[in-house]
Amino acid sequence: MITLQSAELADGGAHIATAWSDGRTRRFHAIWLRDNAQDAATRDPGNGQRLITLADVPGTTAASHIAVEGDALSVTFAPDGKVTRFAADWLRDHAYDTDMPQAASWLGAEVETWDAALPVPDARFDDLKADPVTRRNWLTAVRRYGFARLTGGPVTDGALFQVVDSFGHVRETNYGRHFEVRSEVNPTNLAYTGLGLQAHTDNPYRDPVPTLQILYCLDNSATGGDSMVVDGFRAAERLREEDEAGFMRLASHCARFSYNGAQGVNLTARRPMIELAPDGELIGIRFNNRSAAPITDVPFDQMADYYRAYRRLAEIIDDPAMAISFKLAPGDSFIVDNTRVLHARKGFSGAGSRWLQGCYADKDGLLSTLNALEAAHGTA
Ligand code: NM2
Ligand code: OGA
Ligand code: ZN
Repeated sequence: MITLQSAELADGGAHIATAWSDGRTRRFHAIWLRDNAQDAATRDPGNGQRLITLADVPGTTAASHIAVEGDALSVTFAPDGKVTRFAADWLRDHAYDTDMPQAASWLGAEVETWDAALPVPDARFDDLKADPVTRRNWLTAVRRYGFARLTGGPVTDGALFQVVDSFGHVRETNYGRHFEVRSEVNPTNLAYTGLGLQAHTDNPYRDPVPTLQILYCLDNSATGGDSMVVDGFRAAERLREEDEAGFMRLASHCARFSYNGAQGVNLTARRPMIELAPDGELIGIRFNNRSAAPITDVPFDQMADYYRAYRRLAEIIDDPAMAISFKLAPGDSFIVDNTRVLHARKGFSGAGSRWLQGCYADKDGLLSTLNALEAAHGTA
């Protein structure tokens, strides 16, 4: 347990330097503390939302007096004389006077990249529904690995909605609330054929993309039709290790994606294949050979190098050492983080048939449910 030991005013009260039992100093700016006051005049005690605007915080805000009182820090602000208290735990959890990540394409501690050697994160359908701890563990795997499988579910039309209901809400699109993935006569999408599909993220032509996809198997008696998943973050990491300049080329230029396979639909998006946050965090992969539109946002003299990097990324994605393969049985399903993990299928044909139902959902809702489960049951 790291405890708050002392605090002193610094820089004329512009910031406060706090000293802790782990020997570290954590500094906080007075304006930051004032904006983040936890009292009932600043935050609604019921819903936790901030009641004030920044216009309510004087631009000249400074700390005029401070005192460590038990496990809290009391702060008096100038010029308005407001007094408020901050719990030491809260200060420790929200400290920003830390070493910020430096590495390009860094990932948060809750994310782990993988290749073909990862055992499939699995749960039983009934356990997911009935047991909150199973649900927490399964959702933790989705957060950590970007995918997870469910086995032994009912072989019934619409069962995929029960998966979504366990953590969030469907994202409806032009493909419907859900879509039937099976071979059709006049397919509006190559997914609705027996063709193999290269590993891809879905709907890169949409902005924002659906951040989760669920594919639920109702029939898989055809020959072939095996599923594969590939960690797009690991693929991006491999590209960066081999060729930093190539990686940066894909991250710093927009690609284009489009879909107009059905009457009245013409979706387009302009986004990079590798997406980094402003501080370099690796936050998204978009990769889909079927929907890649002509790339027109790379300068002429960089296009050859761009294509070299794009081609190499595709080779890494196609490398069997990257892919986890499994054949879904009726009642099995899997979820992918569509901003990270690519999915593929082998072509299918033969005497039997193949029928999956798919739908989209969003990761913010899944992570919200996981946070709430962790608050109730602890972390996995
Ligand atoms: N379906 C299955 O993103 C894509 O176009 C992949 C999507 C048609 C909803 C297929
Ligand atoms: C899809 C898709 C894979 C499959 O519908 O988006 O990629 O296994 N389907 O049919
Ligand atoms: Zn797909």
